Amino acid sequence: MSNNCIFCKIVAGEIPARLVYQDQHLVVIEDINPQAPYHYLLVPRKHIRTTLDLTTADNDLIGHVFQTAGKIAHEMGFAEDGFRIVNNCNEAGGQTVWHIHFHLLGGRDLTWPPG
Ligand code: IU
Repeated sequence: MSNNCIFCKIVAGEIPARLVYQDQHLVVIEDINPQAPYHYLLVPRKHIRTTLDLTTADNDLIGHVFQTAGKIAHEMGFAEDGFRIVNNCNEAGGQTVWHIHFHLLGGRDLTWPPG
């Protein structure tokens, strides 16, 4: 756990969030500012600051993130229509919380390119 990291506090249950799923590696919460009818954040329990801080030790974790996102999309009923998994890295990439997380967006036609 990293001091003053809001996602570490959410993972630890110290700050409330709308929990969708959790296991020993991940928590999945509803985004407080949803950009689609379904907008979840897959947050690894491990504090990793950005995508650039991943190591080979995290390879299984990232595979697990993507498989879990697909399962949630199936369970929520928007997998077949389509969805998007997004990771924003650093300021120009749109990152605002410095604990790696993956947005799962679905439930509407998503446009391309992103803003
Ligand atoms: P970003 O990729 O770092 O920009 O995404 C951060 C997301 O975390 C953003 O969509 C926020 O709405 C969301 N969020 C949240 O769901 N709960 C919080 O307490 C905070 C941010 I701070």
